[in-house]
Amino acid sequence: LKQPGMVLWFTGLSGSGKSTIANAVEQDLFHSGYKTYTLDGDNIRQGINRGLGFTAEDRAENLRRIAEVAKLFVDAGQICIAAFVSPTKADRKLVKDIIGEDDFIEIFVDTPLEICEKRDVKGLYAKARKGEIKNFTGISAPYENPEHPDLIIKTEHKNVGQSAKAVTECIKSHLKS
Ligand code: GGZ
Repeated sequence: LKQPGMVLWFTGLSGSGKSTIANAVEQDLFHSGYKTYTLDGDNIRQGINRGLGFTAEDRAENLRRIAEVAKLFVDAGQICIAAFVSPTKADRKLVKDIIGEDDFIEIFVDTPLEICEKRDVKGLYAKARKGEIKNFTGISAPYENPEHPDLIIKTEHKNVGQSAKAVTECIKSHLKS
């Protein structure tokens, strides 16, 4: 069984759909026989990165450590799926430099702020607007769109299955190249 080590890195606003699409991609890859592991806020920020908050410095350290962990998965020949806001170009460059560009696929989940805020699945945008959460991405902290991602997913125009399919097609073309 040949295992290609690589990282699928999802970036986008809170509530953009990163984790939902990442989970669907993981299912598809599993059914195609690949070994994958998904890193997201739930398993990282409560464990290895417990104690880091959302200042620019803490986010940079959060993402640096995640990139180092993701690189270990690449070394182990696995597909590591990472879903983090990763809001700045500098953060994402650091991540890419750690992982190495040959093993790094950047996927921009491009859901406009208005839609993320309208969905507000976790009620975080409402809290951020009231000032109850500081440094909230899109409200009181920046999000810089990636300039040259490997894939852009506009979730307004696609369902989850279509989005996941676009990702798996992107991976397959990466494997061929
Ligand atoms: C952004 C925040 C914040 C602030 C808590 N800003 O929708 P979610 O809840 O599940 O995803 C968001 C998650 C972002 O963590 P990341 O590790 O992905 O961020 S970064 O890459 O910038 O380090 C959101 C929740 O944590 N959350 N406070 N202030 N998102």
